[in-house]
Amino acid sequence: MKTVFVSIIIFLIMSCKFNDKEDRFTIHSDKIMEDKAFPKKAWWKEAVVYQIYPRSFKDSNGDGIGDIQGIISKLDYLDRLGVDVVWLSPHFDSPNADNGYDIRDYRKVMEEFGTMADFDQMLAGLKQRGIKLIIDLVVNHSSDEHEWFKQSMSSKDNPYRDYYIWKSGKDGKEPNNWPSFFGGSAWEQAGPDGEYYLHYFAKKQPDLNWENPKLREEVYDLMRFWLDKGVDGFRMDVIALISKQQGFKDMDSIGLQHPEFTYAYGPRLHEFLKEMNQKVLSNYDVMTVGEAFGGTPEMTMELTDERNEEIDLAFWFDVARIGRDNWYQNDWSLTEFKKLVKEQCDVNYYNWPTIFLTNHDNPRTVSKFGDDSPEFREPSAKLLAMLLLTQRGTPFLYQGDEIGMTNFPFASFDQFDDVEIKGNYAKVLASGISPETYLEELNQSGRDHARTPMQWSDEDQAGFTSGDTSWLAINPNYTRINVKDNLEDPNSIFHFYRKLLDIRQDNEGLIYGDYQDIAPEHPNIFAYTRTGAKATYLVILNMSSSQDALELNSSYTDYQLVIANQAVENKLLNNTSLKLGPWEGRLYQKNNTYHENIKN
Ligand code: TEU
Ligand code: CA
Repeated sequence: MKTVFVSIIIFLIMSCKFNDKEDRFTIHSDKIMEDKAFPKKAWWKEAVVYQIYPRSFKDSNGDGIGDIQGIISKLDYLDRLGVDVVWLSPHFDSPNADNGYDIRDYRKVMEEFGTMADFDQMLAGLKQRGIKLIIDLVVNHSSDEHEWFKQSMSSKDNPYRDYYIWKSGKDGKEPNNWPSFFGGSAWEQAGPDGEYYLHYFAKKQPDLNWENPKLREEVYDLMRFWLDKGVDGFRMDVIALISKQQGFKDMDSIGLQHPEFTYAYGPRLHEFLKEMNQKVLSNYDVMTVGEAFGGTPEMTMELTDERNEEIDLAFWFDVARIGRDNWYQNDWSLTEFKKLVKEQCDVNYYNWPTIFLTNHDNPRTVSKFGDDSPEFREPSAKLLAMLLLTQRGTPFLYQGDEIGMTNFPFASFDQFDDVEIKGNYAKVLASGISPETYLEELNQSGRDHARTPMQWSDEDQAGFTSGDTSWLAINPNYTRINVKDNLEDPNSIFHFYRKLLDIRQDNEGLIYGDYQDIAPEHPNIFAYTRTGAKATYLVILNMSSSQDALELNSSYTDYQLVIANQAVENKLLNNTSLKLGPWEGRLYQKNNTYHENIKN
C-alpha cells in the first residue's frame, strides 16, 4: 500500500515537471490554470518605445550632426506623440567608426553630442514628462581607441591583455577563417607581439573578452554608473555574441555564409547574463532588451524566460528582416509574415515579445512593408502603425516612422556612409555581383535609409540643422514629408499614431490580450483578434495596393469601429463580407465596452 502511495506521488511530481517543460515551448494560452490566463503585468510590457538615433534626430548648433540639445528641443514633440520610453542609440565618446557603436569611453558623452550636463538635462526633461530612458549598452566590443585596448595591445604582459581576445597566427596567417560582419577577416594583427585580436565587426571594434571576470566587473560598474544617474534600462547591442566558442575552429562553407550562428549563443552566455542580472539589474527597476540575432526562437526565449532571471525582452529579427539574406532582399509573402508574427506572439507565459518593423540597421518601415509611392504612402504608413500598436508585445517605433519617412534614393556608392556597406563592397564585387545589382539591393536593404536626418520642416535642410550641410544627405522628399506639415494636418500620420498610442494605453486588452490570427491563409489581408478580460478587438488590415475582400464568420458581427485609416461608412460591423480598399485598415471592438473617448 505504502509503495503504491509513494509511486503515485512520484508519478504526480514527474508529470508536473513534464508539464512545466511542455509549457516552456508551447503557447502562453495555457488557460487551465486561472492565474496564467493573462500575463503578469509590468510597466515595460505596457510601454511603447521610441528609438532615437541621436546623430540624425536634431542638430542644435549648425554643425550638421544631431545632438543632445537637439533632442531636448524636441521633448515636447515626443510628449505630444505619447511614447512612454525613449531608447537612445549610443551617446558615448566614440571615434565613430560605426556611429557610436564603437565606444572609446563608456562614462563620457560623445563630444559632438554635447556634455554630461546636457545628458542630465535631457534625462530630467524626459522624466518631467513621464518618459523613461533606456540607453544602448555596447559591450560585445569597444573601440580600439578605448584605454583598455591601448593597454591590451601594448604588450602580452599588460594587465589589460585579457580584456580582449588575442591569438597567435597559424602558418603566418590569421588564427582561423572567421569572417567579420563588416568584410574581411575577424582577426587583425596588432601590437609588438605579432598576435591577432578578434573583431566580429569592424577592425576598430575589438571584441571584449567576457571570459575574464575583471572585464565583467568593469561592465557591471559602468552599468551601475548610468543606472545610478537614473536611466531606466538598456538596449543591449548584439548581446547574444558575448560568449565565444572557445575552440576557435574554422567554419565550413555553410558556416561562412551565416557566421552569426557560430558567434551567437556561446557556451557561457546564460551564465554571464545571470551574473549581470544578479549583480546589477536585480537591484534596479529597469527594463532590458537584448539584440538577439543568430539563434532559434527557443534559444531566444531562454534569454527572456523570467524564471531564468537574465533579460526582459529580446529583438527577434525574423519579422523585420523577412526575405533578407545578408544584403539581398528576396520576395516574401504576407502568409509567411503572419507565421513569423504568430511565432513571436506565441511565446510561453514566462516570456513577453517585442514588435518592431525597423531600426537604425534596416530600411524604412513604409518602404519595406508598405507602399511608399505618393498614392499609398500615407494609408500604408497608417496601416503599419495599426499593425505595430495592436500587437501582443512591447512595440518599438523608430524615429521618422511617425511621419512616414521613406527610403533614400541612393544613386551611387559615394552617397553611403555605412561601415558595413563600405567594408563588404570588395567582397561582394569579388563574388561576381555587379555594382549595379549591389546598389539596387542596397536601395532596399541598406542601413543608411534609416539614418538620413529627421525631416522636421520644409525649410532648407529639412529643419534638421541650421548649417548648410548635414552629416548624411537629407531625403529630397522633405518638402512633402515633414513634421511641421504632419502637426498641422489633423489627418496626418503623426496624429494617427498619437491616437493609436492613446487607444493602446487606454485598452488593456490591446496590451495583454490573447492574439489570434483569424485568416492566416489570406494572401493580402492580415486579420486578427486580441482578446482581453473586458473586450475583444478585431484588427483588419489590407496589406496590398489593390482592393480585396474578407469573409468573416458570424461571430464577428456587432463589433464597433474604434479607429480606421480611411473613412468607414458603417461604424457597426454587421456584415460578414468585408470589402477593403488598398491599404485600408480598421480596428473594431466588441460592442459593449467600445472606446468612446478618443482624445483629439
Ligand atoms: O547590429 C548588429 C546586427 O545584427 C546587424 O544589424 C549588423 O549590423 C549587420 O546586419 C550584420 O550583417 C548592432 C547595431 O545595431 C549596429 O548598428 C552595429 O553596427 C553593430 O551591432 C555593431 O555594434
Ligand atoms: Ca550638432
